[in-house]
Amino acid sequence: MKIAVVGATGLVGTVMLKVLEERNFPLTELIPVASEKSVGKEISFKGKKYAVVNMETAIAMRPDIALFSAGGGTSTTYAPLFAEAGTTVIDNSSAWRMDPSKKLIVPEVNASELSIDDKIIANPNCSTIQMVVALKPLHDKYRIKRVVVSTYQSVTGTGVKAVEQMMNERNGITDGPMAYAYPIDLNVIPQIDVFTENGYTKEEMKMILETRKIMGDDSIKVTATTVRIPVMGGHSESVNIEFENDFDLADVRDLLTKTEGIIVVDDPANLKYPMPKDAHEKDEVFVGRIRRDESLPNTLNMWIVADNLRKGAATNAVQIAEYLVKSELI
Ligand code: 2RA
Repeated sequence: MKIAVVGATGLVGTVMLKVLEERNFPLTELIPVASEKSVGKEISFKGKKYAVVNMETAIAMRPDIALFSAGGGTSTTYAPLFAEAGTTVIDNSSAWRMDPSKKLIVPEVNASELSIDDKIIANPNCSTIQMVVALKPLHDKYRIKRVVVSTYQSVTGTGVKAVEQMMNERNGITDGPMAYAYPIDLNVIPQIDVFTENGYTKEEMKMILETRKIMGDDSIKVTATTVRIPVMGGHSESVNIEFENDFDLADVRDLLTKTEGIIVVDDPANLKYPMPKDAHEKDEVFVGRIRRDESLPNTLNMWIVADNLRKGAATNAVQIAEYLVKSELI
């Protein structure tokens, strides 16, 4: 099994390599791919050195799967070229997510949609992934009418430059690179990505539109406010869910506890709840602060945390690849 990692020297690409290694993915050959300036750099993987190659070389090597995390423009140009060469592309950019001919996959939710004909598969936005993992079992049992989500997103979602800005500000360095229009340390910025005509940001519209596509139900109403906060480790989300049917809190906790990929941390009496510092470098989605919204019938509040570079990006992509191999769709 030949696996290409496109964007292998980037933040998510580096985590993809780490996850492939940790999960002992059954690959026989690794093809790290990056821009021309990185060609020739060496990547260590399972004790072996691999030289970074460019796109054209990687396509010619005809990998079975290509994990992409190289931006929407690169994916728009090169994913079809890999697919034409017979490679199955799993792309972490937003380029293909809302394309009606492409599947948008979170394995715990809708992997069964995948077929051998899917040659370009979209990996959802990190803040969407962690939310739908928790929504799916509840939707199946109680039918979701509406979701109101507010996010508290790590600077790692922006990239290396944002982490550098935060750490510089924390250390009193004021002339470093700026990833944001404003200081991020000791601050929060209620804007992730650009604003659209309806006053929402692209990040908020991703959560709204991607959730419905992954859940396969356009009747689900979603509204979102996405906020950048000066933390590492992962994204946090406050989620309010109105159901068609009533629920029993103990049943909700039991259902979430039994759901693959979820760890329930919900013991307020002992100050136990999910936090980014605990989710960091983990592959699960952590759910806590589970409680009834006493202002509305059939409505639940919960708090969802996950490592946005792992389950929110790299691990979800690798899990899609694992599903394709296990289901003989490759
Ligand atoms: C962010 N979800 O957190 C976006 C893209 N990674 O910035």
